[in-house]
Amino acid sequence: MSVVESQVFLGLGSNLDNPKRQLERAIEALHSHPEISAVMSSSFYGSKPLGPQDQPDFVNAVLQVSTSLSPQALLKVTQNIEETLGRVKKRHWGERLIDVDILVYGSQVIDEDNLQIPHPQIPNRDFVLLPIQEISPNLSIPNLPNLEQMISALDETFVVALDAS
Ligand code: PH2
Ligand code: MG
Ligand code: MG
Repeated sequence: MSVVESQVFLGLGSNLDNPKRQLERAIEALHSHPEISAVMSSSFYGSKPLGPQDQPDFVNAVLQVSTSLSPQALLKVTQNIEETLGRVKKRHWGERLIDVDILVYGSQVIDEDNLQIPHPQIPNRDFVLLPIQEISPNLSIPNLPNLEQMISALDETFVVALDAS
């Protein structure tokens, strides 16, 4: 029997307690889920905090996965991973041990109280747009301009790819 799999882009971010290690742990946890297979990970990017500036720089990455989970089921999995890894959320747009956001779920558009897809902040976030462009430069995101247009519309970018290690 064939199972329909959707192509999903997840945004990962951390700025506490060895952020690279936190991203690696989240990627491992996603990998080990029976209904999620990792397709591709972007480089890790160092980025200036969006929001309060009195917090450490972030490490961000985008992970492309293939999954048979529904959007809501995938949301539960990502929230579980955040909790298991020890999510620390101190304030809005503040420091995080690990944040896993569903950015894009195939061609679906979802507007539910607890889940908006595509993620409404995609167009404003260099630390999401540049990693997506790295792994899927031709990705077309429902209801949004193409990646190149969104990237050139940013005022400035504050992200740098980090060395793999
Ligand atoms: N996440 C936030 C707030 N600000 N800034 C960057 N650069 N990267 C993030 O992932 C981020 C942020 C809260 O989720
Ligand atoms: Mg989040
Ligand atoms: Mg977030």
